[in-house]
Amino acid sequence: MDKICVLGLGYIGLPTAAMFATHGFQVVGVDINEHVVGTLNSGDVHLKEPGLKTLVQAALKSGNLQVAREPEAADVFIIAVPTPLAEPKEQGVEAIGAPGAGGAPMRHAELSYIMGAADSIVGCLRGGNLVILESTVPPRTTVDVLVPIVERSGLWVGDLAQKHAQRRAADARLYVAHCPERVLPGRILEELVRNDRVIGGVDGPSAQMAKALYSSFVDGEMFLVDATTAEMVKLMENTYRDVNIALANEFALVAERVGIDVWQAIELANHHPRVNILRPGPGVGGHCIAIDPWFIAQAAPEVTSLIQTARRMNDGMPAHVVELVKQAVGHIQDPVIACLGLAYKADVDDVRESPSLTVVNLLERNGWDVRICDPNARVPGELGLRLVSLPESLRGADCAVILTDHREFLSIASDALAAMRHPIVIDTRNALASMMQQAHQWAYTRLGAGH
Ligand code: SAJ
Repeated sequence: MDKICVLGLGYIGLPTAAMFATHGFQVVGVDINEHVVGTLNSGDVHLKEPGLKTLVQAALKSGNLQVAREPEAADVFIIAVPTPLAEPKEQGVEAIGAPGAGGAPMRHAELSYIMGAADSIVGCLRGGNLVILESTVPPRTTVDVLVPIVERSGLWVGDLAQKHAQRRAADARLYVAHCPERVLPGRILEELVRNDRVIGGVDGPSAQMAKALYSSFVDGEMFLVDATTAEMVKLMENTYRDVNIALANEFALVAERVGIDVWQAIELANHHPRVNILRPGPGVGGHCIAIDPWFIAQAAPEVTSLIQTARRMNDGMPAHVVELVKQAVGHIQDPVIACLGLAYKADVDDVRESPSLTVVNLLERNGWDVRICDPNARVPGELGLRLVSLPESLRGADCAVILTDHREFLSIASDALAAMRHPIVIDTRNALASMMQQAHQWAYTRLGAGH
């Protein structure tokens, strides 16, 4: 297993490719995006992640990492391409209701990138190769979607290889495994090495081969299971978080009605040794937690009402935030709103599935002047959004809405806030509570804090 071909050079594929390359493997990183290949070949990195640029540059300089647009023959193929949600029939903000609204449609995984990547390696496969799917997928995707595609190479996988052993030479066997990653954006390199991993083989030998490969840099424990179990484990982890956050959000809505502070109540409840309630907020973003629960739901829609309700609860939070803004600025003609934070969580640049995008969209539909400030966000051009500096967003604004608790917003200078036309602040992250408690001139509303 000397040569590895990694398909997809995004947040997971690129660090993984660089990690293998700096551990002695010959790695070809493949991406269909010309910009990604060009950027990497010029020695730069298209993603913001601590330590990634240094690692990738070391890998490129050593000659162990090469970047290309087409896959080539190798011992191992690792597929790390996106699995977004397919667009629903009713698109965008039209489909957004109140928290938990029952009408929002079911969502499904878009598997075309995985199928395209698998198709692209069929001609490169040789007997004895290992194909690993790292992308997060609905249960049974490895056995029902990936295996049939790679078998078009004429090679056999798992049981089939045994069944046809007499007729086919042993060297016509292919090994296939699902090895989901579990790293946290912002700490990817550290967690790639340290985290435990679940390795799902379509058969025992496939799992063993994958474990041997990852043990070159993984310090965490590796657990060998079948491919479908590995798919479910990954999805269950993120679904557990989504349902927990939905519960925190539901508690926040109740707190606003019964007149308590949900942040304080959750903190106190978490003093119980067996309780860990997560934090409420403007919704759930990112390319994992907001998506993965749907992959379980699509596999068994009739028995996943809890998972689906939690998803709709979290998807409805932006509409609730906009309600809070409306109540606060109701007396102001043509209000100017400063939205602080576009990334889906603190101190990252990623805006995928960010609830802030929905909040901005819903606010703009009122015809209001909406300004956006985010010191970190990498905003794709097609979103057509213009970002401004913090002072520029606040100057003359009527209402500041804290949507992401970036470090830069936790200590907003009081003179920046003083430049606002009206002193109204809506805080969806409990980010400014202590500062605001000392400054009584502000009309300060916190999500989940009733009066
Ligand atoms: N959020 C809340 N309240 C909370 C925690 C998070 O509203 O108490 C929101 C965040 O603001 C954000 C979203 O949820 O919008 C998700 O953020 P996150 O930090 O919980 O998770 P991700 O998506 O950055 O990373 C997750 C991680 N999964 C788990 O912790 C179980 C990571 O380990 C996975 O590798 C990653 O998903 C993935 O790739 O699946």
